[in-house]
Amino acid sequence: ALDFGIQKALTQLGIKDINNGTSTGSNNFGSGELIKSYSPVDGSLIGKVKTTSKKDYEKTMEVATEAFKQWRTKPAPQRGEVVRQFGEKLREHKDALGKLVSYEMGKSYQEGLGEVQEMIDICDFAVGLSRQLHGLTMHSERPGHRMYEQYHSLGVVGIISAFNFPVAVWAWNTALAWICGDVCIWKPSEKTPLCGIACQNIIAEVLKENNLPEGISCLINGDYQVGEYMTQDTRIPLISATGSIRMGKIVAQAVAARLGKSLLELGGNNAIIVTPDADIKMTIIGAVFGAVGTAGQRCTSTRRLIIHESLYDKVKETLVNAYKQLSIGNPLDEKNHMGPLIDVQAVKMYENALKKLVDEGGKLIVEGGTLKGEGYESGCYVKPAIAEAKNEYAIVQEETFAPILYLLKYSGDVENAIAIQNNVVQGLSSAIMTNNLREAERFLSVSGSDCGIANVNIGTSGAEIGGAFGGEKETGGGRESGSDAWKIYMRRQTNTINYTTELPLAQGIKFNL
Ligand code: UN1
Repeated sequence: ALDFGIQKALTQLGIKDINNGTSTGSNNFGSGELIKSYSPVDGSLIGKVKTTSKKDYEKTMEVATEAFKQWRTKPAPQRGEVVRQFGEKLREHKDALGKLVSYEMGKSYQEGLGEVQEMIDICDFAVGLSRQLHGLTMHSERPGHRMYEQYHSLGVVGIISAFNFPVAVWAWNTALAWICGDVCIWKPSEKTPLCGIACQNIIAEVLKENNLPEGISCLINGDYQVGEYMTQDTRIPLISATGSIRMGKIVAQAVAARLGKSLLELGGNNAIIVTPDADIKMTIIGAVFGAVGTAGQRCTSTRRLIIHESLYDKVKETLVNAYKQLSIGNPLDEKNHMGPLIDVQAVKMYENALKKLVDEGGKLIVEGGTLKGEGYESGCYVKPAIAEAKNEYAIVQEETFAPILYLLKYSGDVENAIAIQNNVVQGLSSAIMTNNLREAERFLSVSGSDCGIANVNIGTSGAEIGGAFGGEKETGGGRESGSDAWKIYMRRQTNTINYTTELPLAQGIKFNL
């Protein structure tokens, strides 16, 4: 059996009772059925995790609500101190957690470590932010009056996250929510439940060391039904959900029906525009990492290359050659560039996408296919594919969570490339490769890219936590992580104070008694 230090990592992360159903901390009320977590790396059963029944959920909500009453009164910089300690613990456990991410989800160990690094980065960001939850002061139109706004803690925040970033997406939400004085209930993907347990164990330890209730961080497990407990629960003012557009529409409607707030991070259909002034070497690195990194399962993965006809053949040939160097296999082995897809259903979706593409007239120039034989026994390993296609193909319009890269040709002006890039329902990430200032600025202008992220001379994936992360159109419009994304985790209050002995009315209204 393959080890690569997995057993040691599980022990270090406090994952116990793996055969009978592991759970975590004092507030994991898991009496439901067990979920089995299989590794896509070698197909073996890593462990079983207890799921949350409706009754368990009610208990979770009780401890979360109780914890909120206490946590919201702690000064924000002191909440920041707790998040600082959480970041320290993550540094200690970076290798072990990165390894578990790699083994349970299938991304390369390097990318697993990168994901934990994003968690550490957002903790650092949140610590500084805990002293900067500023509101404005305004000038009142009435004499002897002061007007200002303040941000208060919101309450219990529900987090629903996907398998592809099984730990980082939780941290982007929770680190900010915590310094804002909120408590969180997290439902990780049922495909990566052990990553959830590991994270909860780490934060539970920090909370315990600080004599704080574990209800500040709660974990629930299960499928979409467990998610529904939260989306329909009026006691949860904000639901942050990451996943497919299909899922996002269901969540958004359920939350909107009770006039709650939702923060949605849904699908992307990200493109890189390659203009005649592009640096080819940089383009290839950006495109290959963007397309095959995380086996094409990032919401920021590069799915389309929109290449000017003048260098189309050159880019195509260089790409095909670059793909020949890629090695696919066990992601814990650092010599491999690409690991498996998450499960065999994902492999089926990948195969169907290739079939649809060919049916629509697309031409595969790097074949793809599912890998068999030694080292590929899990059935989850596929070869990355490149196809010449047209933007209007139905399959190109969709986000297939797999390493399939579509080459699209444009001619004439950069405006034509921008039109192709924008002509999809998703609006997450986009990039242009060019050394031409005019092209770059047009791409970034109001009539340029319509995405939440637009990059020049870097690829579509690998966003840093300092910027607000998210996208427009069917990507859902939410923003997480940096900039002022914290505001959604708080409620804003406008206050007007009269320090005179008169009561003048606004807008000059006279009301004589
Ligand atoms: C995701 O795929 O859900 O920009 C998030 C990136 C990462 C985050 C991706 N920082 O690729």
